[in-house]
Amino acid sequence: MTIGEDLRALEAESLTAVEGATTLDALEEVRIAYLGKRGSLTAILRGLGALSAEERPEVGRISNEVRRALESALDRRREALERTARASRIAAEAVDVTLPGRARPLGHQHVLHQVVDEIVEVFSGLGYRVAEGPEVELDYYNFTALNHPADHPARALQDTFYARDLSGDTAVVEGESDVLLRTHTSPGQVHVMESEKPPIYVIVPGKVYRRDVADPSHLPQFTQVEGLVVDEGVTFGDLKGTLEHFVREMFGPDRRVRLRPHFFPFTEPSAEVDVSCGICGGEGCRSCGGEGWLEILGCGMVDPNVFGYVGIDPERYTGFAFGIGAERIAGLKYGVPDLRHFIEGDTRFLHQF
Ligand code: 2NM
Repeated sequence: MTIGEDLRALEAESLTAVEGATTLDALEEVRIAYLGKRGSLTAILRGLGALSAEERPEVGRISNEVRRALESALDRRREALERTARASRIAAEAVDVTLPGRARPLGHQHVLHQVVDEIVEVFSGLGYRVAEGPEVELDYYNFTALNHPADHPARALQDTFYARDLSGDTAVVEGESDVLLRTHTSPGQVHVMESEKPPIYVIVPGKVYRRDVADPSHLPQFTQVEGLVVDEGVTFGDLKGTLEHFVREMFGPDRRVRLRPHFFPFTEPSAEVDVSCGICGGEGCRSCGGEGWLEILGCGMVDPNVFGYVGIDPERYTGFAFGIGAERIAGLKYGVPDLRHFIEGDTRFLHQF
């Protein structure tokens, strides 16, 4: 074989190798094998000097052609491989902006909170201000200042959660702990009366605690919304009118209101308030236990003794107060027969509201 034939054979072989390279690294190896310092084409080119003067131009021309052919084949192949690599990188990084987003479940306000807000809204419309007090209270604010005598049954260990000494293992002895979980939001109203002068128009919503076993109509923790008015010339008639307005706003204009005499330590006189049954309209049915009426709140005229504790002059001012159980109102409004549903957190129940 002549050198020219050798060169053509090498050209064919190297072009095949270029086409066979499937990665940029493999292609670089091909380049080094032919055009590198120790490459086979380089070796032939280096040997040109040994040729005769007649052979040299022809072989020089062929070897230049082969080198250029190989170099341009390498360039083309490199570009093609780079294009493929770029295309697959872009494909891997691609984001389909037309895909629908992942829907996150949207939370909503708890039904009890909705009802508390509705109650608060009615009294805000009458000019009442919202006040809140601590859930951990002193015996003085929860009972004493609210005219509960020292031996009042509500103070008993079995009715009230008292704080116990966490350092010891001795249980609280009755009358020894003066720190407790409030059993109503009334202590919040005592704080308001201590720190503000009449006229007072406040509504106090919040959680309260009683040592009851949960059953369909009792919860050990429930939600109260209490109201308090202290002003000159406030009468029982004002209380009645206020509560009638509340009931109609809350349950609709057709409902009737009834007051029954009752006893509370902090009010005198006191009453329990019933609303006519929304199912039978007062005739008596299964839903109201045949009574025609449903109890919804307690109320009364603030006892002058309470004013004495907080330093309000009972000769100048009178006041009324009322306490509403939010769970009870929510149960009546939505026909929920078991108040435990409101605190269990079962989303199948809660999503209905
Ligand atoms: C009720 C019923 C009757 C009441 C009384 C007071 C205060 F602080 F003025 F003495 N606050 N709330 C009250 C009165 C609460 O709940 C059934």
